[in-house]
Amino acid sequence: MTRGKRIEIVRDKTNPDRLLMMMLRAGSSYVSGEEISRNLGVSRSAVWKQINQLREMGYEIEASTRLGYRISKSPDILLPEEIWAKADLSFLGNRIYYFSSIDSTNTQAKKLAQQGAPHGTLVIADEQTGGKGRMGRSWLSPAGEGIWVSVILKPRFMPFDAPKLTILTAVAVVEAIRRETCIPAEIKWPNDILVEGKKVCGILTEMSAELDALNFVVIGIGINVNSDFFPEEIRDKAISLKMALGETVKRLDIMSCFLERLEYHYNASISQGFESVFEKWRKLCCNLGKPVEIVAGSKVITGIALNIDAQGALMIKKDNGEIEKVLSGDVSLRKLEI
Ligand code: BT5
Repeated sequence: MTRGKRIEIVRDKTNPDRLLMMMLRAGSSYVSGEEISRNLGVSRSAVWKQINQLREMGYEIEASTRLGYRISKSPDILLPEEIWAKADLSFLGNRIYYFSSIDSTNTQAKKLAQQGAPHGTLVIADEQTGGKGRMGRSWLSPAGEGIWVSVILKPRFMPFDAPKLTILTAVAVVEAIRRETCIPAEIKWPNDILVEGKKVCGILTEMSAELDALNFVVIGIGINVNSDFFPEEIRDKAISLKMALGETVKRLDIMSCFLERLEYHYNASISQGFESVFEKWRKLCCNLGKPVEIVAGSKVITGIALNIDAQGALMIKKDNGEIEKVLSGDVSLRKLEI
């Protein structure tokens, strides 16, 4: 992809970039200049200009005077049109904000949600300069190497139900990784996705709520896709899909499948309850039945992770035999013996 060109786009599915949409829908076939100019209602020279704008974004476009234009190579950038052309979605991503670079998609998504962005809005960045983890930690998000996305949801939930969405999201991420790459990714409660025991994805769920009503939830997902290495501080605990697979993975494939799985589980959970996604989670989780040590504020809980309850809280059988439940909010799992 062409680096350095700053892109900030907001687009609704009903009003896409029509040229890009036409070209993507045509796949490897040519679209004639005349057809484009007729569809867009612009002159042939205006079409040429727009084609060049796509080239500047990294698209390789073949031009033939007889046949027209076709995309010969896509830059694997997560533009709204790429997602709409590939993923089969009903409400998720009906509005998409795309940034080539931003501090944090979660921070931006919270601002947009406060300003009224609709349920299902996505905020996507190619690079985050201040990516956030939980409890003030940071999330490394270099340009072009991963999927850095936040989803705005406005369910009619009580605030204490919000952690269920982290669980649902973790299942969707693991399903997308497994389906698209066959890598046996696993979930580590509460918010990590592991490959070969190392973190390939983290989830940061934030919400705005009154005492008895949820205004919105922002779920931030960071997936390391094509990183070749990590800095010293996280080298022994971070991994990318490319490192695990030994080859480059198309971000768009992972993103599209993830969004489809997320929408599917969300719709199913809202209409039939969360039990079926929880059941999937239990099968994909690597903590259950294993010893854990959890730091929740000033408290340290040690024991065996038994299960998650109907709220999404982890049930731990402590060393003294008592069962303690911990919600995913401000906790960190200090030790995990697999
Ligand atoms: C998380 O926090 O795992 C949540 C990460 C959420 C990131 C997404 S990206 C899109 C959205 N916008 C944001 O600003 N954030 C979300 P936590 O469990 O606190 O883990 C953070 C810790 O993981 C750090 O302290 C590092 O040790 C490690 N880490 C940082 N960057 C990493 C990376 N790229 N891959 C693996 N580990 C990383």
